[in-house]
Amino acid sequence: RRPILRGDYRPPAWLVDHVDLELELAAESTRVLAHLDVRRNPEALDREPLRLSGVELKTRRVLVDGQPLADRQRTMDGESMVIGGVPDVARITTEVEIHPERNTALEGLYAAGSSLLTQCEAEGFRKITWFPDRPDVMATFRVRLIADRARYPLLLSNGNQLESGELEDGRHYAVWEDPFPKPSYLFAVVAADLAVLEDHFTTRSGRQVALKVYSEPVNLHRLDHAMASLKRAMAWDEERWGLEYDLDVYHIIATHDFNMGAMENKSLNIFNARYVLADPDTATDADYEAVEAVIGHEYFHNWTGNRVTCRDWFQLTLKEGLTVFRDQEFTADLRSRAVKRIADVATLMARQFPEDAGPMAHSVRPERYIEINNFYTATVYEKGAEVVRMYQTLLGREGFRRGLDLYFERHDGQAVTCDDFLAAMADANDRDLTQFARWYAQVGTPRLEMTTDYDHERGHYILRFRQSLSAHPDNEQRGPLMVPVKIGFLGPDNQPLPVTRVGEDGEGAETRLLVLTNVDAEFRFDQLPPDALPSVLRDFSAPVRLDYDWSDEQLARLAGHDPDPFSRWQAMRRLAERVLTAAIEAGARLPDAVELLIAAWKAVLEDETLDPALAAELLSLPSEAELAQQRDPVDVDCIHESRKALLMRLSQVLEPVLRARYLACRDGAAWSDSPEAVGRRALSNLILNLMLDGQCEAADGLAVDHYESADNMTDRMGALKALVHGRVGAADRALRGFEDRYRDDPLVMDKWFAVQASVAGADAVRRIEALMAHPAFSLKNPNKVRALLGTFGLHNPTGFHAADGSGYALMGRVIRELDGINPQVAARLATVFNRWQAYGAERAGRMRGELEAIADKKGLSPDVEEIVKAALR
Ligand code: B3K
Ligand code: ZN
Repeated sequence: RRPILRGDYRPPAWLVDHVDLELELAAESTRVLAHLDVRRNPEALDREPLRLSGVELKTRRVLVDGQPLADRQRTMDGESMVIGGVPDVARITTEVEIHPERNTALEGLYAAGSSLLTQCEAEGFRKITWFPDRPDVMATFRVRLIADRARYPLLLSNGNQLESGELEDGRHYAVWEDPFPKPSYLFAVVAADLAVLEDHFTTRSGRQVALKVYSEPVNLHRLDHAMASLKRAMAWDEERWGLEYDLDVYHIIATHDFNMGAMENKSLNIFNARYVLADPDTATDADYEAVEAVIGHEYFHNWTGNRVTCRDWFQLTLKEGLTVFRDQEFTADLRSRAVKRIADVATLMARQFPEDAGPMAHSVRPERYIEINNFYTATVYEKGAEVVRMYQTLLGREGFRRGLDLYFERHDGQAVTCDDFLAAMADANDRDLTQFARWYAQVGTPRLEMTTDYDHERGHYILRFRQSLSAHPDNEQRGPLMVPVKIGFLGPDNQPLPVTRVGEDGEGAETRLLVLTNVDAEFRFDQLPPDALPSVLRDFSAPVRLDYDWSDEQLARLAGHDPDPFSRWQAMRRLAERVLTAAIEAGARLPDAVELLIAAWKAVLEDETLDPALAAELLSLPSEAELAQQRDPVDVDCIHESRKALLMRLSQVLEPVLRARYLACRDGAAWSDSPEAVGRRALSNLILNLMLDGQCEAADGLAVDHYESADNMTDRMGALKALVHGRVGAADRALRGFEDRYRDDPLVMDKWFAVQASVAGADAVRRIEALMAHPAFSLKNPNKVRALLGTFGLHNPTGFHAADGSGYALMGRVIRELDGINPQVAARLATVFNRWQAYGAERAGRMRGELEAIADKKGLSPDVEEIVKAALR
C-alpha cells in the first residue's frame, strides 16, 4: 500500500452544501437514503469528476438530479465511486444497505449492546453512505431516523430536533437538523433504549441549553459527576476563553463498546462509559478526574475542532493538540496546577518519548500515513499540546489569548491548517514565528545539552546550550528550533536567587524565560555566586531532553528546595534514575547514592505542609518500562530486580516514617471528593504498596484491613493491588470477593483484569490465558482488550518478555485474531513489539518471528500492516 502524502493535498473538486439523510435503522440491516446537494468548488485546481467514498455499502441506486446513471457514467477506483457528467450544481441521491450487527470494527454504524451508534472520525462516514468523506467538505445535515419504537425509543442525531412522530407497524421517527456546516466525521446517530439525566445551563449571553447524559438504566445513579463536569466545562470555557455554547441541546451517550475515549460529534458526544460513569463505589479518584477531563475535552472541541476544523488529516494536531492543552488547563485551574503539570509531563515521557524513539516516529503534523487512525498518537495529542503550550509560554497568557481570539475571528466555520493557527498567533502579537513552525515538522525528541561556566574577570555566571534533533531523514536540512527555557538558581542556602541578565538594571525575577534560537546559545548573568545551582526547564517549558551534569547532591537539593514543583519532581526523577541505572549496571546492587534518595524521600514524607498529592508524585519511581527506554540491550529481569531492591531498601529504611505518614493520611472520615481527601488517599495507597513491596512487618494485615474497610474504589483498588502484587496469601480471597461483587459491572471488571495482568513474572502468561477464558472477557470489547492484553504488553515486562517467548506468542496470536475483528484496536496492540531489536538476540529473534507471522496473515488490515511493517523495516 502506498502512503498518502501531506504535500499532495489538493482542494476538493466538489463541495457539498447540504445533506438530507434518511436512516431506517435496524441492527441486522439499515437502509440509508442520502441526497447530497453538490456543486463544483470554484477554488478547485482542475475540473475533475465527482468522487464519493464508500466502504462495505450494498448500493441499491444512484441518481443524479433524480435520473438513474448510465453504467459508463459510474466507475470504481478503490474505495471511490467516480461519477462523470454531473452538472456543476446537482443533487446526488444514493440508497444503500449496511449491517450494523456485523460491524465488529466499531467504525461507521454499529450495534453496541442493544443500541445502534456511529463512530465516524476519521473515515467512518464512508461506511454509512457515499460521500466525499474529507474534513474540508463541510455541509449542513438534516437527518430523518426511523426505527422500531419498542427497541429504540430514543432517536438522536446532531443539532436540534425538528419533529417526531408515530409510523405504522410500531415504528416511529425523528427529524434532526444541524444548522452548523460540519465535516462528515462529526456526524452522529444514536438509536437506543437508555435512561437519561437532565439538567440545563444558561450561557452568559442567556441561551438556555438542555443538558442530557444517557446510560443504560442500571447506571443512571452514576451520571451526576459527568453532568457536574459538563457544567464546569461550559462555565470555564466562557471564563477563560470567552467561548460559549451555540445550540439548545447537548447530549452525552455512554457506551461500553468504543474504540477510544470519546467522540466530539456536534452536540451528540458519544463516550466510552469509563469516562462518564462514576460513583465512589466503582470509580477511583483517578477515574473521577479523567471523567471531568474527557468531558471537558470533548466539550472544548465544539470550538477547537468543530467550529474551526482541520483542512486535512495531517492537521490533526490543530484540533487535538490545542484541545488537549485546553483540557489540561481546565484540570489545572480546577484542581492542583502543580500535580496536573507533573502528571502530564510524566505521561508524555512514558508514552510519547518512546514513540519519538520508535519505528513510527512522526512529527506532530505527520508527513505521510497509510491509515490515519494510526496517527491518533501521543505525539499528535500530547506533544501537540506541548507545542501549543510553548506559544503561551513565548507570548504570555494575554498574548496567547489575543492569538486565539484572532484565530476564531478569521476562521470560524472553516477547515484550516496549523500554519493558519501559527499565523493568527504571530499576527495578533506582531511577532515573527517563522522559526517556531519547525516544531510542527521535526521528528523525535530534541536534545538540549547544557554546560555552565563562570567568568571570574567580569563576574558573569554563564549558561551555554547546544540543541540537536534526532537522526531522522525528515530532520535533514532542518534548522534549529525556537526553544523556550525557563530557568532559575538556588543559592548555597537553597534559597531562590533573583536572576539578572548582564546589561539589565535592577533585580530580576526568580524564574526567567530564555528563548533559544540558534544551535549554540550563551546567556550571561550578573550578581550570581559561582556556586549558584541552576534549575533548568522549570515547568517543562519545552518538550526536550535536557542533559546537564548535575551532581547527585545537587539533584537532591533541587528535589528538596526548588520553588518550582515540576522541577522538584524532575530532580527527584533524575536522582532515582541514576540510582536505578547504577544498580542495573551492577547486577541489582544499589549504589551509595541511594542514601541521598532516602534522605530526599524522608524529607518529603516528613513535610506536613506539602500537599499529599504532590508528595505522592514526588515519591513515584520510574516504571520498569521507562527504565527500559534508556537501555540497549534491555535486561528485563535485572531492571525488575533493581527496582525491587530499591523499593525494598526505601521502604525498610523509612518504615517508621512511612507508617506514621500512612496513619496520618488515614483519617477515618467518610468518603469525600475534596482535594485534601483525594490527596490523602493517593499518598496512603502509595505508602501501603511500598510497605508490601518492602515486606514491612505486619504490612499484610494492614493491606487486608485497608481492603476490608474501604468505602470507596480508590482504597479498594489500592489495597487489592498491594495484596495481589505483593503475592500475599489473602490476595486470592480478595480477588474472588471482588469478582463476586462486581461480576456484572464491566468497568470494574476491567480493573480486576488489569490488576492481575500486571503481576510480574514468567507465570503471567498462563494467568493471562486463563483470564481470557473468563466469561467477562471478550476480544470484541476494546476496554477488555486494553485492560488485559494492553496492560500485559505495556506494564508487565517480565511477563511479556518471558524468556521462552510465550508472552510474544500469546500476543502474536491475539493480534492476528483481533485484526479480523477490530483492526484499530489490533494495531494499537501491535505497537508492543516496536522496540524488538533492543532486547538481545534471542528475544529479538522471537519477536521478529511474531511480527513476520502477523505481516504474513492473509487479508491483514492496513492498520496493522502499517505498524508491523514499520517495526520490521
Ligand atoms: N476525536 C476523537 C478521536 C477519534 C479517533 C479516531 N480513531 C476523540 C478526541 O480526541 O476527542
Ligand atoms: Zn480530541
